[in-house]
Amino acid sequence: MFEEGQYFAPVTANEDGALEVHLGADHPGFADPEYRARRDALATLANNWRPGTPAPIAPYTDDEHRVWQVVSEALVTKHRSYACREFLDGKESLGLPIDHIPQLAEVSEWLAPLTGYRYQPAAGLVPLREFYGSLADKAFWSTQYVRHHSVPLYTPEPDVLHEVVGHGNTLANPRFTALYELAGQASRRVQSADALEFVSKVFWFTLEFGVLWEAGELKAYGAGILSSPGEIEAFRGMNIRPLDVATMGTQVYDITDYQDVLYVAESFAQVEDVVGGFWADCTDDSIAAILARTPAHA
Ligand code: TIH
Ligand code: FE2
Repeated sequence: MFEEGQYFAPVTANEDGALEVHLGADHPGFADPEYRARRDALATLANNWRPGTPAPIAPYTDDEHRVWQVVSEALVTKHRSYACREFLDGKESLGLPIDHIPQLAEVSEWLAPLTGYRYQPAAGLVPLREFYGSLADKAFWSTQYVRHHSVPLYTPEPDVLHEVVGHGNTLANPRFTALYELAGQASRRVQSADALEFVSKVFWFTLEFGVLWEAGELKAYGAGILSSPGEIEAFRGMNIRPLDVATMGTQVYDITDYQDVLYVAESFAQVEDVVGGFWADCTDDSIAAILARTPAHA
């Protein structure tokens, strides 16, 4: 979903309670009235959702199902080649459809016996504290709209493909969800905005854009790489740096393009040790101490 630090379009409410999504002039759907109407309708649907109820059913069009299918088909072999084992295991247990967009409510039902995670629909920006805090309750704030059909390979804007194909397959594996929960607990433990930002940057460079070594090959475990047929072909050529919490938590990044700096773990177990271990006991004080000795990296 939209976290601060991710690309998002502002959303406003009209007098009748309907929401309007303000796509920027550089958005691929800006000049497509049909697409804009869909975005407004899905934002309004999410806005009317009440906590404790299943996510609303989004009535997707055939064109939207087709975008899902194009991306899902492109990702079949790319995942086999470049996704880490733990992601592929999650993908096998979840068994997402290829030919149509599943509803968030359905995916939540499929996740229930696997890890207990569930999707909550978001109309627009979910504040950092709420997005991450909900992870501690096994709830994942999620967009419901689909990327514009002109940009199937990459979008800077999280969409249902990113949330469900990228994150959903990880939310199906208890080794991943243990990490999501620790990130959520860490976000609730820290008080200062600086510490929360640090926690979220570590999340960005791991659960969103993390890579690891597996039998001598570079594989992706981050949902942002694994939902983009374009970026999944490009990540191996990026500037690959050793996993380091202090560096990840202070690294400056550009959300609108492929990530050119990535942090590699020696194994999934090292992510659990180093990143899970950090989230498990970080505090405002421990993060302030790291910040005091680490300059920001541009
Ligand atoms: N770039 C991703 C994609 O095209 O699937 C979506 C996002 C991941 C992280 C932030 S936006
Ligand atoms: Fe994400």
